[in-house]
Amino acid sequence: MATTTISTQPIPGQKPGTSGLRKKVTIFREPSYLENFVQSIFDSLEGSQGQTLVLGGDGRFHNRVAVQTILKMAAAHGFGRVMVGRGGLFSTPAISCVIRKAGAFGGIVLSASHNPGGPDGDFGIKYNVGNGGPAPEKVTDAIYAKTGTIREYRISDAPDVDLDTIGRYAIENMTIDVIDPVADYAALMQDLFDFDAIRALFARGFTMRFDAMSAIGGPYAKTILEGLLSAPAGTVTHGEPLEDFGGHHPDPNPVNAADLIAHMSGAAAPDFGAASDGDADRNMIVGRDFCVAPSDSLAILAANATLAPGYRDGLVGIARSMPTSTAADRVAAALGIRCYETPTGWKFFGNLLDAGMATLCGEESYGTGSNHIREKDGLWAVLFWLNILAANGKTVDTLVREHWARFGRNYYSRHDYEAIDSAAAAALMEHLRAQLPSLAGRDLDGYTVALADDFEYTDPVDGSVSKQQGVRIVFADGSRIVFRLSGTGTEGATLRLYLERYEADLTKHDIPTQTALADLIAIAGRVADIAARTGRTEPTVVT
Ligand code: G16
Repeated sequence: MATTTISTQPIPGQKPGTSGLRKKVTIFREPSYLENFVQSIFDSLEGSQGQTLVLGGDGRFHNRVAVQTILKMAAAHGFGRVMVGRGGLFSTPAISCVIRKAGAFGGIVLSASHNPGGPDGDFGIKYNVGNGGPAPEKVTDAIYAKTGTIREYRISDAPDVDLDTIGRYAIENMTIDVIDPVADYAALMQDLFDFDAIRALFARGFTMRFDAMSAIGGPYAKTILEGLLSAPAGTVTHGEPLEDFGGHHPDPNPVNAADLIAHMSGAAAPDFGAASDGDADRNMIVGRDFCVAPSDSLAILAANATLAPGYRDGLVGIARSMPTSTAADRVAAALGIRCYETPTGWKFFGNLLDAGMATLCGEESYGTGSNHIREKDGLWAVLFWLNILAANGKTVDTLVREHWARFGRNYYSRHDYEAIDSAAAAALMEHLRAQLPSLAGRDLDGYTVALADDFEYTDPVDGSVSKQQGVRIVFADGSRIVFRLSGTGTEGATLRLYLERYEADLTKHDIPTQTALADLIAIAGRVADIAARTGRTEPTVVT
């Protein structure tokens, strides 16, 4: 075994987005592409020699090859130990859990999350810091700077490691522990939730369908739901992780999880449905003929949190991303705690969680989590819902409707315009920004603009400032329109339009969402000139 130094050149465009570097697999397979980025990560980590790194991915195409390369580069860099999940696999929340439990220096997560996989699909790589969460912007900026000056990378010529057998291996002076990727995570879930109560719920005949979308959530859901909680075999569907997710888009929303939605309809449907995404950090909650909006899910978990043992003492605060609906704010107000509003990107929750300022966090993009780890956590949210349903005996539908009756309903929808021309998308955002100074106070179709700005966030813990995090138009009645460009797409640009309207009147809680938001949809289309600028008359995906 020897370490070799290989000459390389900077490769343009290796800038981490909302959640790490995501590109087409074909780009990651180009010579030196992965190696340049990994070396840039390592070169920006001071004091990492001799330390422990956790490594694994969601099992998508190219995962195994990338894991072997990273192990050899980690050894050449001088890490003391790498903990890698069997098969090179780890869900994103499980990596966060293991980093924290092992006191590791950090971790590398291989995933493009909800993006499609396979040889022509997407791949991604992300560095997580010692708190278990995604690296903050100052770290990702430093990594990006290194990708612009890199001249060489170092790699061991050791043979591949047997990733499929749990045990201890070595490359150069570095120890490699191939571990069970599920065990630590399953133990943590048992600390947080009342497994006896959930087991009793299933024993009473409660039925559930969990769609793992042929992704990494399958092994975790099978072990916990069908194993530890004795849910009937077959509760977990699409439970075998596939390199291409069976050709599907592993994004748990009503559009991409259409199979689950179909099974949740009618009198014979299970009592409870749920799905998780490519790397198992997102979740969708479904009742019989009833989809729970992610923003509502966060608010409902917050309002009922003390029913779960891990949250019995109450919440210190809630945090949500800016485009997420303000339903959680109403719960926070009732609880007498703060609700923080952060830019999109789970990394922005890290400081609030570390500082003990927030207990629960959530996003409109089907992400919910808490201070138990530093990533969002799909199965955690599902178990939280199960714990609540087990404790109060309600149906999903009743629980949500009672919540709306108490707090009012925040009608909410996101319209995505995917793979549009990047220059046109940038111009649309500039067109919006140019209008901001003149929008405040104006009347748009009977809605008075109370605030129009480009969201800027000052982290209350470290004072760092993040600018241009989304154009928002807030109306006097609390309704909102938000525009931003996605930071996770790999093709052209994706325009996200977020729409929210508050309705306190209980008799008006049954309007179809798109109807309830029709006025705002029309205003947004006009103000941003969406059709003319994107060439699209309809969004690609409506959730
Ligand atoms: C990532 C981030 C989330 C964000 C989502 C969508 O999730 O961690 O915070 O909400 O992307 O981001 P964007 O709107 O920029 O596409 P994931 O599940 O893709 O890792």
